[in-house]
Amino acid sequence: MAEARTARAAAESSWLASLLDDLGQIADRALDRHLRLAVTGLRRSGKTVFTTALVHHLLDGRGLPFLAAVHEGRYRGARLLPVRGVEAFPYERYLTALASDPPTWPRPTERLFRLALAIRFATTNPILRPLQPIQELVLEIVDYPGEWLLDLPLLESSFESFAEEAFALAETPPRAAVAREWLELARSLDQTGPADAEAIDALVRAYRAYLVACQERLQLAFVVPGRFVHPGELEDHPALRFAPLPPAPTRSGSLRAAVVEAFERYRAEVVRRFWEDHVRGFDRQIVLVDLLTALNLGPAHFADTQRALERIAGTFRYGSSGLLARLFAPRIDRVLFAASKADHVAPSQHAALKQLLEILVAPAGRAARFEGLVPEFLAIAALRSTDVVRTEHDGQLLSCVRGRLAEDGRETVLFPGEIPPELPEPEDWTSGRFRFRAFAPRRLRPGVPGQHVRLDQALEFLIGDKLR
Ligand SMILES: Nc1nc2c(ncn2[C@@H]2O[C@H](COP(=O)(O)OP(=O)(O)O)[C@@H](O)[C@H]2O)c(=O)[nH]1
Ligand SMILES: [Mg+2]
Repeated sequence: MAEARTARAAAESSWLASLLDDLGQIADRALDRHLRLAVTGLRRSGKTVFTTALVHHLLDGRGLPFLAAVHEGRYRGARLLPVRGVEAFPYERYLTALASDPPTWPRPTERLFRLALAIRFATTNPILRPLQPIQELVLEIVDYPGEWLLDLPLLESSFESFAEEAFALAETPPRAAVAREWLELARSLDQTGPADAEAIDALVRAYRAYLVACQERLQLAFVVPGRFVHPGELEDHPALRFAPLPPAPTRSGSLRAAVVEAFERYRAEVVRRFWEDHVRGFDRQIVLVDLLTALNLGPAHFADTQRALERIAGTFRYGSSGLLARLFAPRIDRVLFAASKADHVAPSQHAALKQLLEILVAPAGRAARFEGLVPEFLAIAALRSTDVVRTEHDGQLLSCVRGRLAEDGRETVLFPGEIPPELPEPEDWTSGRFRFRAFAPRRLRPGVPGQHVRLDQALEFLIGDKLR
């Protein structure tokens, strides 16, 4: 009895605490003292390293000369805040990996993480300055898989159009090579027969195996639906019991009807919920893109990355029009597309890297601009792991990079080659021109300048105006 009462009191007080917390957040947001920054990108694009390095530098308060608040001597420091409700970004764990001797890259994850920081700065606002010269910004960072964004257009598509796109992709190389088993099963299935659970299981298993092969064996970027390869807590969720089927009428009680129903649940309970619970609340967004790996993998993969990127960029069109906006009115007002791992090439290549990214995002980027959202582009490295070395070769001065190779830790000086500033031409692909190598991390340490490339410029664009 007493125990129950204590438990209830505890529950009530935690409910009250979380209500007060929410109210506090609403007040902070109204006063512009709360900013939600979303960090996304396809797998291995560098989200974890970016978030860890960003937080490290904000806590350290040094090594960010391009952040105006730091440059102007107004930056006072930051501290981590506890995170409730969703999984907290394991900052300490990732920092330990990157700060150890020898350092290691963090292990991959395919989940959504949240982290919050309170940042103190001296304001330049003439009204606030005499009253409260030191202001605080609560910066919330959400790190989530870009693959989830690829799902958003499903909100506006039917099962038929989803299936049509899936079959068209699966029938063309390079996917066709791993699609056979699933395609045969999907085409031989009696869709009009009763909704046999075992038959649906087999279909979904084959479809998921196909998607896993696309992502892991073929290393493709455009893998939808976004939750099928790494479902995380959605493993065994009934909403994931669907797969594309060839066109047929949908009779109630049939296998097809059950599959279509699961598709509708996926749209409502997974995609739409992700939008409502997260995307809708984002203020700013950074999209990390690993163009170097895309170039290394060849033309089919490069085109696939472009397709994924276009779709991701397209989701920001929902900024002020379209179905999603009418439903939920998101408020992202700044988007930064950043080519990550720029330290894999010499600084003389950074302009081309940035330009290539701009060309890739251009069609969707133009649309975003049209909606009043100004996309920005940068070539960055969250953790610079190389130096530049100039060498002479046949009378030509070459910019090389020096670092430890990721595969064997060997210290190497190499000429990483050139980034095409335009979309590669057919002959670029046959000349074996793109062989960018991955490097082992350099130790992340406090107070050391030059540990990143343009991380501070990225920050200035994303949060600088809130630190004035
Ligand atoms: N050289 C270099 N490599 C990086 C950098 N950021 C990420 N990487 C590499 O990219 C891999 C994936 O990064 P991660 O942050 O885990 O990607 P995520 O899957 O998007 O979270 C890392 O293991 C590193 O090998 C960087 O700033 N410089
Ligand atoms: Mg990650």
